Parts: sequence; structure tokens; C-alpha cells
Amino acid sequence: MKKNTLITLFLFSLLLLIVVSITLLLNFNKTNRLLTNNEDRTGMFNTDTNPMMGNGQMRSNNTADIINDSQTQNKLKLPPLLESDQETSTDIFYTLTTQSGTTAFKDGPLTETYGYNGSYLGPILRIRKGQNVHLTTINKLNENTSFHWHGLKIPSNVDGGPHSPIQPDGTATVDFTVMQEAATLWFHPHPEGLTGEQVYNGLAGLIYIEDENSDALDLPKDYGVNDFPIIIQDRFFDENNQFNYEDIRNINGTQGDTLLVNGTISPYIEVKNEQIRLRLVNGSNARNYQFKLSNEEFFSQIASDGGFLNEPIQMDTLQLVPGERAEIAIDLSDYKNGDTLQLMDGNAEVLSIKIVEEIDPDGIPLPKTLNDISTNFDNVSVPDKEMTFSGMGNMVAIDGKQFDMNRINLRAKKGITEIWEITNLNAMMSGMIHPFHLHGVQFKVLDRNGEIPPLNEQGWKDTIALYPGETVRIEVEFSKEGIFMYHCHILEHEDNGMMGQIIVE
Ligand SMILES: [Cu+2]
Repeated sequence: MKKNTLITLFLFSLLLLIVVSITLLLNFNKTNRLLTNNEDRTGMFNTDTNPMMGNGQMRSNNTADIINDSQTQNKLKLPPLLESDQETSTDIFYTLTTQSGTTAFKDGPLTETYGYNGSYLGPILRIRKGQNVHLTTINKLNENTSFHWHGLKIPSNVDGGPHSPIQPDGTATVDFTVMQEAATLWFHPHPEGLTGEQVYNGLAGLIYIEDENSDALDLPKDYGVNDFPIIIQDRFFDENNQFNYEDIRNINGTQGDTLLVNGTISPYIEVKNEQIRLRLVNGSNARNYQFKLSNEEFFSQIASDGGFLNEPIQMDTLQLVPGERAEIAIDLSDYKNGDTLQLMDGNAEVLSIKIVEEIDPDGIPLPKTLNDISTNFDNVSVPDKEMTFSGMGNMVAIDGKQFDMNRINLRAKKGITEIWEITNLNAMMSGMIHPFHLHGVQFKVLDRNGEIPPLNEQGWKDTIALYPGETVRIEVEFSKEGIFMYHCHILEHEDNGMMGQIIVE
């Protein structure tokens, strides 16, 4: 008996030692990665580096494989830069009209689509910090819509959420002053229950904010030459080349098997061998993208949702969830005339980059400093707000509740900085990534599960991935009063009620 007890004790101690060692090793790996390899966001969740997070967690939201069956490449379509109706030294006036139309994406029948001032997507609105902006918005659709300015710090009465529907043939004016720094933002509809369908049909456009800093920075800024908008979306085309949203709508996020960039299938750009700048916008209803270059070389992320990062961050992979943006710079100085390079999403080709002229044998380095954002990552104050995202499909909820236009969920004071602790209650192994989006502000990420966020998430954000089982702390300060929305940016989750309202007083 005594011998048996000793053996049992020995085996038990051995087991304990193994478990403790493995735990320490895993934690060491995780910490080490965060300290030394901040740029590799995706690696944290790959099975081989972090088995705790489960198999293929980063891809868990993607349900349809990308086929991209186009035989030919097409020159990348560029959204027009919208001409102002009128411009003074202090004010600018634009008109935006939603309309239906038909669009040629591929051979065969035209596709019935929606667009702003055109048949698919919209023009680029260029505005400046300090400028007074006046937008005339007109709805020529046969259904209600709204004009939401994703990422703009504006009063809630012009924010264009579900409170501000515009009837068919209706018009509204939007007046605001640009109170924020240079950034690539976007606009899209946000009518109650119809956002997924209207965005899928084509309603989305970009807003470029410029300021003295962006004027002064030596970055590529020649539109369509070395500075490109990249609105990436996925769509299904039926046998008649139609989108048919109602038939393919998925309550956990509608995805397609064909990638579109600015409405172009299999796009290419022709560039010189210089630095090029891609303004990436995940304009998809639900798909996550993991961008990389076909040669697996580094690129530099220079901006996040709400403006420039403090410095260019070297990356080899970049994940964007729906609603998220990032500006990247690719140094092509080592390439020769005739070379090509692909921007990839995993194994799918997103954009072909063809070098057609050699001008820059030495390369022009990016500016070392881009911005001056300071964040107190050590702020461990008790959170002012705690919030949970839960459920899937029609059961999605925030704090256990679904959206009710008549319920104010939260309150905040203008000009007071708050810490929000947001938890995705979905199971680590089987749950979904919920992209959290907050209207009316740009916020900072303090930590993800207690770890300082990767460098490319240390800038201004309005949309962030909440990974299954994860808790994210953010620092929020509203500068405008009114009622603002917060929600999941999987558009079908939003339409299903994964949305709440905060009143700022
Ligand atoms: Cu969601």
C-alpha cells in the first residue's frame, strides 16, 4: 500500500509539473510575441502558435470560399472625386443622391444595383479639418434609407442612424464642422433593418479628411497614380448575374464567393516602382480579410480607422473585419518594369500590382513620424461601462437585449473620458468575431484580454474585432451631444438587433 501511494504521488507530481510547464511556455510565447512581433496580429490566433484559441479562429466568420472565376483581369475602377457644388475659404457644399441602376461587373446580363450619384458605390467626399461641410442628401430609391458618416465626430442629429430615415424622394441637409484629423472614413446607409441589403446592393462611399499634418507628410497622395482607394467586398452572382440578397441572406452574415474591389472583379493597377499607398476599407457585410503580399514581404501600415498611426508599422499580415479601415504603403523600389505583385486575402488574389515604369532605383523612405497620439495603457481604473456581445443568428444581443428604438441603453457625459470593457461571450472554439463599432467618436484600445494591443491598433479606432471569448477595454470620449448607436458591424447581426443606443448629455 505504501509503495502504491508513493507511486501515485510521484505520478501526480509529474503530471502537475508537465501542466505547469506547458502553461508557462504558452504564456511566455504569447507575451513574447506581443512584445517582439506586434505586427503579426494574426499569428496570435493560429493553431500552431496559440492552441488556446482553437483551430482557424481568425477565419471562423468566413463561410463561403472565394472562387474569383474571372478569366481576365480588369483595370481597377476608381470612384470619382466628387466635385463640390460650391466652395468658399471656410465652407464646402456637396450633393449625394442614392439611386438604383444597373452595373456591368462581368460578361452577360447587367446587375441591378444601388449607388450614390451612380449605379454602384459612390464618389469620394474630400473635406478638411476645420471646414464647414454642407451635404444635400437625396433619396431616389423606392424605400427608406439614411446617410451615415462612419467615423465622423459629428452631432447625433446629422449622424444618419436609424433615427434619421429619408423617405423615397425625400431630401435632407447635413451641416457640420470637421473636428478631427486626417483620415479615410466612409459613408453608408443605416436604416433600421435594411442596412445589410442596401450596402450589399452597392451603397457605400469614402470620405477623405485632410489637414496640415497630411499636407506636410511626404506620403504618396497622387490619386489613382500612387494613392488608391481599395473598397473590398464579396458578392454572389446568380445565373442571371444578379445579387439576389433576399435569397442568399445569411442571418450570421451574408458572404459571396467573388471579390470586388471598387466594384471591379480581378482588378489590376499599373504603377511606377515607388511607394504606393492603398486605403483599405472592408466594405463587406460580414467577411473578414487577412491581407498579405504574394511574396510574403513586409508592407507598412500607416493609418488605422481614424487617422495616422504614430509611425509606420511593418506588417506581413493585416486582418480587417467589416467596417474597419487601414492605410498601407508598399515599397516597390526593388521591382523592375514588367514585375507584378499581388495583394492577397489568404490564398485569394485581391489586387494585381503591375510595375510599368522604373523611376526610383533607391526608394523613398516613409516619414519616421506620422502622428502624435499618447495612450495610457496602464490605466487600470474600474471600467465606467461593461458590455457583453452574445449569441449568433437571430439570438444576437448586447447586454442580453436586442435593439429597441424606444430604449436608451446607456448614458454618458460630453467631454468626460470613460473606460469601456467589452466582452464577446461567444465560445472561444465555435463562436464568431463581432466587429464592435461606435458612432460619433474615435476611441483608443487599451488592452485585449489584458495585453497591450498590437502596434497597428494603437491609433484612433471606431471599429474593432471582438474575438470569441475576448474582453477588450477601450477609452472613449464623446465631443458631441445626442443619441449615438453602438453595434456589431456584421450587417445582418446589426439588422437582427445587435445594437444599442447611448445618450450623451
Ligand atoms: Cu456580430
